[in-house]
Amino acid sequence: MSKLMTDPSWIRAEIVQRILQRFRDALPLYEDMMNVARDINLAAGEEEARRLGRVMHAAIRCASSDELQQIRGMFAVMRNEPVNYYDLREKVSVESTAFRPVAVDEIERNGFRVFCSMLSMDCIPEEHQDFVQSIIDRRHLFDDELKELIAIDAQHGGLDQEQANRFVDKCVDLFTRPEEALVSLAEYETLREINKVAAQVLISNSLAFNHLTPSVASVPAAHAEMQRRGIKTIPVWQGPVGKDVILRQTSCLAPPVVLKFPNGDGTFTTAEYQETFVEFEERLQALTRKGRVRFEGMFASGKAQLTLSEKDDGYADHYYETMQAALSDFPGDPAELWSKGLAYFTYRVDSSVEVPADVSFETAVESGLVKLLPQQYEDFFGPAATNIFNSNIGLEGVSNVGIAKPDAQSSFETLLGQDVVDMYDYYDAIEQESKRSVCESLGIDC
Ligand code: OOG
Ligand code: NI
Repeated sequence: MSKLMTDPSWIRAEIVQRILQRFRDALPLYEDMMNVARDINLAAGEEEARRLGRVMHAAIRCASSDELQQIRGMFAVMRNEPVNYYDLREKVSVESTAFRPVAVDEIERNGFRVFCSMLSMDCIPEEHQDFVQSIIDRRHLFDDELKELIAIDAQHGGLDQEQANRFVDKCVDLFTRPEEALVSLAEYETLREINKVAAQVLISNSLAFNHLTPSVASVPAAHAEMQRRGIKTIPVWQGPVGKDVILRQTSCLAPPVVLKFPNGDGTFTTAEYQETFVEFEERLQALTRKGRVRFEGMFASGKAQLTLSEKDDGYADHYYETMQAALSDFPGDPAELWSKGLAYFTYRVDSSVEVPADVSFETAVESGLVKLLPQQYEDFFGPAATNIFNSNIGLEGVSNVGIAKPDAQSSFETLLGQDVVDMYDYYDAIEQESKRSVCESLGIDC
């Protein structure tokens, strides 16, 4: 990258700041959210608050593989790569990936990432597919200028400041909901009857962020604080109860906005539309594939043991107790997580401990000469994402059965135009590099 090129982390930071400002101006709830996040993070310490202040995520939904490929090109300008495949078709009619920086120092500079879902035609009944497709065909998200800027970046390996400014302007527009809907009110209502997710995706010609989420030091604290302020959250916060692994999240609906639905004769019908929500995330330790399989088995068995449903009195207490019990056998101690290969770490030599003769990497860890530092999880959690979709759109009871396919990920990768990064490779490479450098400094082979 030449000196004249703009730092991609500047582009990420600028987009977040500008859209967050728009959300704060339009929705007082976002002001509450940022105040709650700031208070919780400051309580965790100044340093922690600064670190957490740099991490945010958003979500977008698209409607076709053409759109998905253009989105991939746009995120490449920000150096956000598609990581992981999330098959959420059964419950929420989409398949997803997350565009995020894949270098630790990039995340450190600005960790902004975007969960990106594509509506799956597999979930639209055949008799409605032509209608849905006719609306998808009306969308034109990327204008010539944006396409040109993406091409310049690909060709030159970066954008100069003037180009980067134009790119940011274009992205901010694309990520903001236009006042004018793409469909008439009648079409919107027909879409809702066919599939509520399709109705949200296709309501406008945009990739509007439906939320912008700050990282907090404690999601249970953020959840309780929103409720204390009289704000209605989802029934229970999502993620591990009692174990500091993967990710916790909670959310609350924002009030509806007024949109103009075209009548087709140059006039409009105005109506309220609700989509935006507020969300908090708490990033915890990344698990290995083995750890994840074990953990998700316990999580699913906890869910299966629930005897109350969300609408019942006492659901929240029942949920937390049941889930905590179901996860209680999952190790919480770093040494045990490490020795069983369940979670990812980086390593640091404790220089106050004397290096014994004949030390091996394993004995160095066991003796405390090498300290275990948990690696932060940088990805998403499918079951939580599903529940957040569900409670925000009101999809309870939806089940697109019979759509499972063994090669779902590779079909998605074909539509995307590249393979997604496997998150396990990302964490594993960081762990291996850290191990190598610790062994080198101790003068041992490993
Ligand atoms: C995405 C919902 C999932 C998360 O953080 O897991 C999500 C959406 O509603 O498009 O935001
Ligand atoms: Ni989210």
